[in-house]
Amino acid sequence: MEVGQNGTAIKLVLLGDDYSGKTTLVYRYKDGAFNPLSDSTVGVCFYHKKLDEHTSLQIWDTMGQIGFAPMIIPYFKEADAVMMCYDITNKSSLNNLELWNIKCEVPERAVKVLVGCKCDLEDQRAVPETEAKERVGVFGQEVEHFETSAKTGHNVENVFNLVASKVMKLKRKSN
Ligand SMILES: Nc1nc2c(ncn2[C@@H]2O[C@H](COP(=O)(O)OP(=O)(O)O)[C@@H](O)[C@H]2O)c(=O)[nH]1
Ligand SMILES: [Mg+2]
Repeated sequence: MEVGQNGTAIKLVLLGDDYSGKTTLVYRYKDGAFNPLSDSTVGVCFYHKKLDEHTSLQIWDTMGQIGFAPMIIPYFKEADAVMMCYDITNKSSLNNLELWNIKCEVPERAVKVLVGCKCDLEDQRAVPETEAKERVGVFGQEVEHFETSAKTGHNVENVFNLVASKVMKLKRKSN
């Protein structure tokens, strides 16, 4: 978190398997629309959204190949918050998140949220919501779980707002 002349910047990093829905989730949040043409992310993409006059959200959307995890470790060192994303139609994308956390050296102090993407694809669901909620504890005590849809917009604002408000709360505590 940086507090400068221009206010506070909250640094958020998204992680998870390729195709889990990270880039499309960010597009929905920043543009308010579903962009089905999202290409596989190469490297790390940066987005910025002003939350209010004093606060902005800096979003780093990472590539999803676990072999490249060492290249993105620096982004996690700086992160105030991490969105761990999986695809509700693909169980291995949830299973892989534990490995992602280790490989990317996600810091304990970061605010974390577990995000099940593509919840509009109910007919293809492979991960019951209850199962993800039961497993959320392996990532830390205060981690919350949301299911989102970039297609319908379900929970998209909510999950970004929750992350921002948790980070701001921590910041106020530490001042
Ligand atoms: N139906 C549906 N498809 C989605 C959703 N989010 C992403 N997708 C599709 O899933 C694929 C992978 O999404 P992408 O955002 O590129 O995943 P990433 O590799 O994690 O960044 C794309 O074809 C998206 O159009 C969603 O909420 N609902
Ligand atoms: Mg992507």
